[in-house]
Amino acid sequence: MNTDIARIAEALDRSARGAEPLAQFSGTTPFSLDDAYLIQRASMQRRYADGEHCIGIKLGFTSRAKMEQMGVDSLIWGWLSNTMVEEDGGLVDLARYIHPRVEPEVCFLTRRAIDRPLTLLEVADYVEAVAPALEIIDSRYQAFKFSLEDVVADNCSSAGLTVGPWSRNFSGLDNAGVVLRLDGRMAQASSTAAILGNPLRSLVQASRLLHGAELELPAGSLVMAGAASAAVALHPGMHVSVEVQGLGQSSFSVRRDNGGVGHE
Ligand code: OOG
Ligand code: MG
Repeated sequence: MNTDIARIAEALDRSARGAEPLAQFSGTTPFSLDDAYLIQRASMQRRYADGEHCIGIKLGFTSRAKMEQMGVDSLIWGWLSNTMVEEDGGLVDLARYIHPRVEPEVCFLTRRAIDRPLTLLEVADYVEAVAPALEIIDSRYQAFKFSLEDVVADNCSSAGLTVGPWSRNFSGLDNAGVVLRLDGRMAQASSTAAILGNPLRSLVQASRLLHGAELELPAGSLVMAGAASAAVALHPGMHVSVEVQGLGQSSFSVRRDNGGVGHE
């Protein structure tokens, strides 16, 4: 493996494990988008070598709200591992994160292996279930600032997620209300239509991206469709919930006593 790829993958992996931010690479060691995806895979390989396993993938920047918030306008994708799953309705400890933010999503569970590019008409057949979900993103870069290549190398800021109840209620998924509540108060109201017009299109995109990378996603994988609205910073003691019309809720509380925030 190219030494730069291995070196950057190691630095990102260390940063994630130690919850210590680092400087962006694009300023000093620029690399291509293709290399960024190799770095992301190399950093995940380090985690798998230590016993973690892959549970699926996530799409990023599938909504205009997210692209505008982060100043990036290309769809990206990264990997989810078992250690990223936080208990639905449980307590999240900020100590293992750097400067975490939460965003409202929907999550799919695949029924069949995704092994070729799929059309929108075909994807429903590949889905076992859908659930409301919250993604906790945590850029490993200082001040949560990055270029497209930096964020892809950083596994698209993947860090944590909660997944609510699974259902097979796919009707209306193209325009279901999404409400993010912080401490019980509505913080954002959006629609699943904000996610590529229909979150099932995230699966279409995922199938194309996987095909382009010559990879297959096994049945029983999670696919996070991407946030419907902008991410918000997490603070100790906060309660966060997402409600997706027709699907129900996912939520968590942030532990009060923590020494993990304020690394910057
Ligand atoms: C990158 C991850 C984007 C989404 O849902 O759009 C993402 C970031 O914003 O740090 O997860
Ligand atoms: Mg996301």
